[in-house]
Amino acid sequence: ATPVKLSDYRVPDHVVTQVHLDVVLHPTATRIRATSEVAPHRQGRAGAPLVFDGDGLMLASIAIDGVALATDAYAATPDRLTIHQPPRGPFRLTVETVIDPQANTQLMGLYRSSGTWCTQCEAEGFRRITYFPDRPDVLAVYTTRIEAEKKAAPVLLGNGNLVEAGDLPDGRHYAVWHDPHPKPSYLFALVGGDLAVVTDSFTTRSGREVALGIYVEHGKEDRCAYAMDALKRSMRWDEEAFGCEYDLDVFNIVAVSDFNMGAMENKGLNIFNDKYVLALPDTATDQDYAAIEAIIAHEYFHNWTGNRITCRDWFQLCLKEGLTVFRDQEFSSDMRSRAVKRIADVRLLKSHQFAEDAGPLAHPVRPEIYHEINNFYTATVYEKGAEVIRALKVLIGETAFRAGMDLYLARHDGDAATVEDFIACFAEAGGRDLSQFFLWYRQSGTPEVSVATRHDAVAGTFTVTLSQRHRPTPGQTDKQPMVIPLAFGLVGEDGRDRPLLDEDGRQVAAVITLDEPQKTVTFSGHPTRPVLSINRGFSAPVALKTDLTAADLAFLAGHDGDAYNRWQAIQSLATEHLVGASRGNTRPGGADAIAAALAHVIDGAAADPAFAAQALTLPSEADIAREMGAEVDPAAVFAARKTLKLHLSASLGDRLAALRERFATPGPYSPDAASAGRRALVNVALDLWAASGDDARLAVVEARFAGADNMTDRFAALAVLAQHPGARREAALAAFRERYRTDALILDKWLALQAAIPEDGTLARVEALLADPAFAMGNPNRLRALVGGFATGNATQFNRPDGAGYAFLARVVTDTDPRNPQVAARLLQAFRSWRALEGGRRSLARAALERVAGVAGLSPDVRDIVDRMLS
Ligand code: BAL
Ligand code: ZN
Repeated sequence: ATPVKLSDYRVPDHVVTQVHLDVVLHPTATRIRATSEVAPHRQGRAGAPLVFDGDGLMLASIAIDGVALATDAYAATPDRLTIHQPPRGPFRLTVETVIDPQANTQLMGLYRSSGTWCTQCEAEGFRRITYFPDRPDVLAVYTTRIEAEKKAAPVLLGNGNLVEAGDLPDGRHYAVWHDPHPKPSYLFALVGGDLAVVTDSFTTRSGREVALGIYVEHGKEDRCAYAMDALKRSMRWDEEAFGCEYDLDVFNIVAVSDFNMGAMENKGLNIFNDKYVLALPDTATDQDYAAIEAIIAHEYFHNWTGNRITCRDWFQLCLKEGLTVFRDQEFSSDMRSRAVKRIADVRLLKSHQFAEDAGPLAHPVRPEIYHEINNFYTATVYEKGAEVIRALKVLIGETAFRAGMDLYLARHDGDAATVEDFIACFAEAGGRDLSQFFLWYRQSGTPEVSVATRHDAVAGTFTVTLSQRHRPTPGQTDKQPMVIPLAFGLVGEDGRDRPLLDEDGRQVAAVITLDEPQKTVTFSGHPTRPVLSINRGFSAPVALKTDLTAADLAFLAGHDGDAYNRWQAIQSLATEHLVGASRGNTRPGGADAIAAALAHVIDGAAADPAFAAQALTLPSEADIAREMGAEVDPAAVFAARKTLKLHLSASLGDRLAALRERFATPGPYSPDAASAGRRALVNVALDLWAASGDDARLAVVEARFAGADNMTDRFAALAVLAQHPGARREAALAAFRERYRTDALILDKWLALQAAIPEDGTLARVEALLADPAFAMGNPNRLRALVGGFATGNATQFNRPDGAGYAFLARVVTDTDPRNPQVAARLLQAFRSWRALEGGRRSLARAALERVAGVAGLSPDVRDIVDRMLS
């Protein structure tokens, strides 16, 4: 298929300014009449034919200004409507289509989830509902009339405000929704169903009363309180932090159980994967609560960054996604601990985005070519997109950053904008040229920064030499040096930051901006050697290589004033050891040094238990593999990590055990950050403590599982038991299943946990679970939990030396593809690091990918991924 290129962008020949949709809901034959006010675009090609997008559509009727079109005046195929000679001036086009929501297993466009009619239009789902210029730079005012049988769909929701509703003969009814804000078609939504609602209200800073509603399946009303609270906090925070006020009288959220993404920011009518709405202490972990808070905020924040200001084209996706992730990260940081949030975000960035950047799927934050846009909702566009904005803020400073944001929100309100438009606002506000900074959007791959230091005791100077390197990535071999803002400090023996003085003794800023291939900076006033703490707060998304010794890292772990770098020092210490051990080289005393650093963390845990929990969490197998870069043997990585855990379990046993008492959370469960931090600490300690596999310790874990009064502790104990084969594990898994047998969302945890067991028997267990009634192949959450959990959460078993894990995933992907290409393509991405494997596994992975590539009739989604993976 022909790729879409950024360089080919041109304005549409026709725009739609207003559209009236008349939707008559029916399970298998929903009728949509779309009446659009069409006009030629001022800069379009005069006299061009009208071409509207479609996808699998059947035209029932077509008229211009009320007059039916002659059959030779137009051509309608499932994926395109062409009117050969449309009027030269504005006109009204009416098209009728009939679609089958029940048969829509792609979950794009209008589909049914547990009997509820719902929509997902981003990126190109609206064209599965009606013929339309389905591109983000066509902004129209939508009015939607929805009609349905009242018994099947007592609730009828659309974008904007409700303007009319009423009963009709024969047990039918209707509702009319009007959204006054012009928007692109990807933000269209409607819902019809028999749903329960939880209501609340919010008064905006200028006094607008907003009716809030969260719609869920009957019986789940009691699980919405946290989401509602998060929504109200998000609305207030966006006013205070960014001056963004809500602009409709209604804000509704609908939770559905079949959803490809996490959630969707449709104007005034967010539709959510129910996983990110529903929570009770007995059903959701602390991590679930935090994710709900973040995603509710994220979708709400899109109201300004995405909806009021949208994207000109899909190449600009990071304009709304990177920025909105940045905003939701800031929100969560304000609601919780900033340092701990930063650590969690960097963990996620490194595990997902760095891995993506290092493999065959690497692409720029703002791609310039795509075959299938659905495959670009990636960690690079989202998470690296957010990091680039964070780096911009460090580079230009807080004041200029805020001024740039204010300018962007004011200047581009109502626009379909570009990344250039966005960056121009900061260049203007900060009074500086940001053309080199723009490389962050254009160059793919993780920049590598090497740091070498030299201390001259006689001169009292400390010299830091930094250099940057950019490895080739797909489609990019020649790269330019980038501008990399590195926050830093020089830590003295007493653990305090020393003054930052240049060679002339003048105070300098705590950021080194590396904007050349190499840069050397000399500091004065150091008769003794300081320890360099660089990239504090992870100010730039780079892979860092320093000359810090193990002793330096241990020192920073204990003393760095920057909490993020304290955590990073421990990670680096452990990663270095584990990479060596995975390759069969262990340095004597390496494990003891890690134990000593962790003992220090435990002893000081009271200062910030959530931080201590992060610090006690060892680098994951994926972290170690990523650091190794090539010739990875996942079994050796697992063994190295397990050996270290056993060592820590033995040497820190008493300290770890004592944490349970010291940090027990008193009183009933509360999801607040402080309580969650204490639980996280206790549970990470439990995992390390029980790693010995000692039966007496496992008995304690089993008792915690049985006695837990909340999901966080119950599931943490189950996860520990899952690591240790035997009757205790099987009994606990059975008890969990029995307790939650009617709750599919919770059984997803049970599925994922079993899929992650690092034992030879797991593939057979996963195959058996495919046939379990708790599993449903058609539901994305179930597939992601079981199959995604296996492929991305179980390095040793997915990468079995016999290739059976690869063959299994390839089979599930090709089975899923005809039903749901988006989910299939996503699952296939588990292979993204296959080239970094050792030779035997590498050829087995290649063979599995080639088998997928050889399947006839693959979707564009899977075809795109497999082709890039193999190229
Ligand atoms: N726009 C797709 C879902 C999200 O990123 O909010
Ligand atoms: Zn988003």
